[in-house]
Amino acid sequence: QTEHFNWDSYLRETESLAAPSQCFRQSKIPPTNEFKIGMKLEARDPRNVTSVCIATVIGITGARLRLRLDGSDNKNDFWRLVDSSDIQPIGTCEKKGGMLQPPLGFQMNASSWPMFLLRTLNGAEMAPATFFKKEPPKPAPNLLKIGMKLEAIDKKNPYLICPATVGDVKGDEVFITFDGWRGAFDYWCKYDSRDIFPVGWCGLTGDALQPPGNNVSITKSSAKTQSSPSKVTRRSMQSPQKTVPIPAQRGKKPGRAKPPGQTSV
Ligand code: MLZ
Repeated sequence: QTEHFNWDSYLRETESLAAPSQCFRQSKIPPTNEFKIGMKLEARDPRNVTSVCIATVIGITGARLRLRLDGSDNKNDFWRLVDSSDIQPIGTCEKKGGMLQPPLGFQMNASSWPMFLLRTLNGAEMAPATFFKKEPPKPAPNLLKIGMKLEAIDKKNPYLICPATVGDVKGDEVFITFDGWRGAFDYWCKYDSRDIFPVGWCGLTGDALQPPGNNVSITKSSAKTQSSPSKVTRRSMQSPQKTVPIPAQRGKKPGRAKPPGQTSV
């Protein structure tokens, strides 16, 4: 369980190193999240990135916002950091000479968009400009190396941030492997992706870091009594692709267990 996952012990037991924070396009001190549920803002439509739409904050998690595009359904929520360049205060689009667009899958007739927009913004609580933080610069060059540990967003379940390992590096691309999940959630991304974080990020933001898939729970005390994990254990922790996840509390089939109350994407 989340509270029992301890990076220090885990790094020791897996004899691995955390990727240094300079590797990431994240601020050293996570930005403060001042947003409140219900506030509206402008956001790039993740499914149609040329469109800027109206979004409502429907959840707050660490330095991220759970967003839903106004006029869209509740099946396409997405998460953005408060210092993401994908979000901006209401009015920004117009100031730049742009037009707010209906989201992909706008639930009403397209002709009703102008009126819908007017009604949506009328009396809405708009997130103040000071809540939006400046996106950190790209670190150059790619300093991530195979084997380094990090925290990464599970793109199939983007509300989750999980312990991960750099599985491969090819130029600016890094292969993110999720510890204990046999490759099902792994992905390639740019080293400057906003979806990857240094070890300790969740601890700083108050986000719940998911435990590794096989639920190896190594607490300080067990680390003391057991100076070195068995070959098998260590191997399983180092090679997530080879492990059989035992998501005990999450039940059901290995690798497909659903946390209660959440749907997998
Ligand atoms: N609902 C998902 C959660 C798995 C999360 C894995 N993260 C790397 C499942 O059990 O399939």
